[in-house]
Parts: sequence; structure tokens; C-alpha cells
Amino acid sequence: MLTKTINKTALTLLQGNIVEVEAEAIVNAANSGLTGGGGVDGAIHRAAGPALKQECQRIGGCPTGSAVATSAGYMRARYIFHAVGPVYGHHPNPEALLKSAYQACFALAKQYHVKSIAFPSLSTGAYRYPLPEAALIALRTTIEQLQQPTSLEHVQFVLFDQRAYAIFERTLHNLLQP
Ligand code: AR6
Repeated sequence: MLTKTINKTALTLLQGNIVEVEAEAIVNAANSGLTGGGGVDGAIHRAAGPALKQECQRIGGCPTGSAVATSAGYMRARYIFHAVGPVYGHHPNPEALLKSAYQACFALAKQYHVKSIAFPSLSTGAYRYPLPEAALIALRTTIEQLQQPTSLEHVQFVLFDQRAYAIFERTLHNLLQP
């Protein structure tokens, strides 16, 4: 685990399962139909229970590069922010879409006055975004957002495996290099 302070917000990288992390908002790596699936999406839907599926169905969908908020069912979090990253090799301009998926989560955090949020590494599983590039976009966007006024006191990136954690750690170190 690694924590750095950006402005007044703590930014933590940790290896683990996002459904076990405590945060007011948990970000889901969703698809544009909000239909549920594998990876993070499957884990969150299993932890939240069937009410989440119903709420997602009522919303109906979310464009790639955007995010929508729902309640969190049985989970301890107050909100799930369903962010839809690009499918690498399918969407043109994946960098802009991945960045805007993260930005949309920060906009929701602001809207709901959220103090703590936990992100997975969006698009880097089933959507095959190369991890080093995705980590750079995720962390650069986070640092940019935390340089503006924010309700967020704690931002966590929950990386599933050792490789993803190591890549995020190296990337954050490089970005914060004076
Ligand atoms: N906690 C934290 N990270 C996880 C977890 C977990 N429980 N499970 C997987 N990861 P993915 P995507 C990591 O596939 O690429 C779904 O079917 C994983 O190792 O969850 O955005 C949706 O319905 C990877 O690094 O999301 C969509 O159809 C990262 O989380 C599609 O997959 C993201 O992997 C979205 O694909």
C-alpha cells in the first residue's frame, strides 16, 4: 500500500478486491448497457444483490466515457458510480474516452459531496486497455482533479493483482517526481 497527499486529499494505491474496500462511493467498471458482467462488475453485482440490477435496468444505459450513480444495495458504500471505459482497439480515441470516464466519476463525487471514493483500473480487464497507458491516464486525471476544489478527502485505487499494483506504483512515482 502506498499513500501520497495531493493538495489536501490522500491518494492511496492498494492491492485487493474492490468490494472489500471501505469508501462512500465505489466505482464499477461497467458496460454501456449496465447489464452486469464479469470482473469488477460481476463482483460488485454479487456483493450488492439484485436491487442493483433493477436500478441499472431502470437507468437503461450509459455512454462510453461517461458514468452514472446508483445506490449500493447490500454493500456498505453509499453509491456505486458505474463508469464505462472504452474497449481497446474498438473505440477511436481510447485515451480521451478513458480520461472522460474517470472525469465523470469525479463530477459525480462533486455532485453527491462524496468524501471517499475507490476506483478499479477501468478498461484494463475484459476491455484490454494496456495497463501502463491506462495507469498513466487514471493517475494523471486524478492528480489534475485533486488540484481543483474537491469534497474528496480520500481517493483509492484498488488493483487486483501484483502486476497492476506495481505499474500504478511506478507511474505515480514518476508523475510526482519533481
Ligand atoms: N477488484 C478490483 N479489481 C478487479 C476486480 C475486483 N474484484 N476484478 C477484476 N479486477 P474488468 P473492464 C481488475 O474486466 O476492462 C465486465 O464484464 C482487473 O484485473 O472488470 O473495464 C463489464 O460488464 C482489471 O485490471 O473491467 C464490461 O462488459 C480491472 O479490474 C467489461 O467487463 C478491470 O477489469 C468491462 O471491462
